[in-house]
Amino acid sequence: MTKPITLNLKKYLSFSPEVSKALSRNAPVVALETAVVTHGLPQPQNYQLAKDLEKAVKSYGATPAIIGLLDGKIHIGLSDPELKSLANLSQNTRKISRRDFAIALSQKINGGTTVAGTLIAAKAAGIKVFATGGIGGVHRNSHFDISADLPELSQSPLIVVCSGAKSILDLPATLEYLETAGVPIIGYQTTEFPAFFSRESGLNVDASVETPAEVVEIAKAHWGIGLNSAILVVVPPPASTAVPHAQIESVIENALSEARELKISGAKVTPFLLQRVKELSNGASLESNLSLLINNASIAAQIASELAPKPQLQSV
Ligand code: PSU
Ligand code: MN
Repeated sequence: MTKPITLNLKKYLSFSPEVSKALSRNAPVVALETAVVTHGLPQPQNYQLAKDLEKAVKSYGATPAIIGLLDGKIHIGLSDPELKSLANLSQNTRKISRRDFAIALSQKINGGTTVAGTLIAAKAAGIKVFATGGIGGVHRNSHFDISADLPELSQSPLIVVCSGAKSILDLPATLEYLETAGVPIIGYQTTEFPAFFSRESGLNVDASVETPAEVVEIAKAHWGIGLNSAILVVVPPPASTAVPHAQIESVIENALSEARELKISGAKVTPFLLQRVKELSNGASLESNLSLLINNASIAAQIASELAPKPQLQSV
């Protein structure tokens, strides 16, 4: 396991006025990633999704902080024109994980942050809650292809709300890694680890909770005893758009063998597979992906509100 190093990102951080105000008041803030905007979804759904995520977070009284790299800065909260420029897929944006920060910041390359990249930036910004669709993990074809999301989760004290790990992955191997890394997996109103587009995986969670307050209690105990990892809160995708695991598995297998034939590797694997699964499922996976992202952001906002210190009543 990598030894935690305190990163020195302060001089690169650029806060939006809304996020800056919320953080200075200790008000609830939810970090949102942008690799999903730049590499996970087609245009124009990617921009619309980011707007919908912001709306969902605000509707539960929290401030959204979309994180992305623009002009050599790590933006914590994006203005509308900034978001539009990241969502413009004809521009050359990079997928930003841990190893990409130095390159992108020094060469002023714009980029969408993955779960790993967003954890790094959110931690530096002092944000404690983060919502995403599905984390990366151990790939099926090559057990050497392990997403940088996993080691980052082991050293980032944030509550990460997601629908498990992407079903294109080897889920049992991903859970084994998270166990080694000491990341507690909390099922939100479920006892089963969700498989991204699917509600079922046949795999268990470490604990199941019903409310945001229970999540916060576990997180406070974890960090309170000095443990430093993320808490992974896994939420099943909404039933109305979820795709049954048995139905999507053959589509995933086909996409995986295409990736093998085309020798797709590195950071391109996950975007390729998501795109092919979308096409081969006639858009069913995309519909599920969008609705689970919004649902996860809503739950993250409720958790952030529970975690934030309660405003003190002014004495007169
Ligand atoms: N959630 C989604 N769509 C995505 C992702 C998450 O609904 O595209 C992104 C996340 O940013 C995650 C990345 O970190 O996919 C994983 O990429 P890789 O397997 O190359 O680490
Ligand atoms: Mn990889």
